[in-house]
Amino acid sequence: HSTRPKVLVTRKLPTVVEDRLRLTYAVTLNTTDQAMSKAELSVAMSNFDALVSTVSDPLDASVLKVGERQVQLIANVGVGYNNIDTKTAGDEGITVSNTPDVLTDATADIALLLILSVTRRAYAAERKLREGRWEGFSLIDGLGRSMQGKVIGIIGMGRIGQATARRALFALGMKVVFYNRSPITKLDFEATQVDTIDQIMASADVVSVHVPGSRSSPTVTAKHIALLKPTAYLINTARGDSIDQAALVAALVENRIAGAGLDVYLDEPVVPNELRILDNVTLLPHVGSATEEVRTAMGMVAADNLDAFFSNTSLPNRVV
Ligand code: 8YV
Repeated sequence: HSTRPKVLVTRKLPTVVEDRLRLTYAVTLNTTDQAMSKAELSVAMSNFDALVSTVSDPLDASVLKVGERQVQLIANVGVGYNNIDTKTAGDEGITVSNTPDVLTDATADIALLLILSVTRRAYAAERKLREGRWEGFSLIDGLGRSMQGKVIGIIGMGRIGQATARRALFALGMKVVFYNRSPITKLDFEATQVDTIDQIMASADVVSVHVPGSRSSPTVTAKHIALLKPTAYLINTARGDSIDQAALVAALVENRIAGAGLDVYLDEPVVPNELRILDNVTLLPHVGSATEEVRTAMGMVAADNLDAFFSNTSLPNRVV
């Protein structure tokens, strides 16, 4: 290229990634690191050759369909790409890539953290200590539940589901059952596939969700949530709309389940107040992939996809 492709990076990335991008592209950075509006993104569609976007960018049809579009590639930083209307992108001939694999372990680590945190009541215990309400050792206060020999139900046995299952099995000694929309025959650890989400809900002590989101039809419905045992915990590190959030909140408020560990929400960064006041939930602000190593790796994967696109070679992580 005699003129370097113009790339808009919608959110700040680790400096090494920004530096790498600047070597090859005419890069515009969003130095405020505030989420960009649809209006700003629409303008960008006509002014840049590519976007390095992320979950906070609502790239819906109204944004993607601009009169004189210049953007050819959207390299989304994240394995999930529910922020992009991929159908419209496809129709418009816009290429989309994501950043799988590099965040699998980090996200499964957060699932494990949430499982331990809620089953051992870490939040309530730490709060008690910090607020000066700890009155000394007790043999009966604040008891959690042991997970050894209990059942973890994984919904969505993809990369992150499998990595979470391994942790539950090998670190916690749990038994693994899972639901996956297609059969999975090759696993190098012990796990039982069942045919329906209902079976998972009714039998698991911990249910961990690892399926993409869908605002119109969450995979884990209110009916599913109603099947959970009163002693069960629900863990979600996928997307807020992978589950029926309102139904989960109701189940928690009405004490129909034991607790929940959440890293994702329906309308981030809004977290329902009903959740925020509960002691038996651990609430994290979408930090599944939030390590220096992994965020750097994710940025580098997005850059790899840009490089492939602009050198006309096949994209390592094409989604559309
Ligand atoms: C990202 C994620 O940090 O990869 C995903 O899908 O949810 C997180 O790893 C975030 O969504 C940025 O895209």
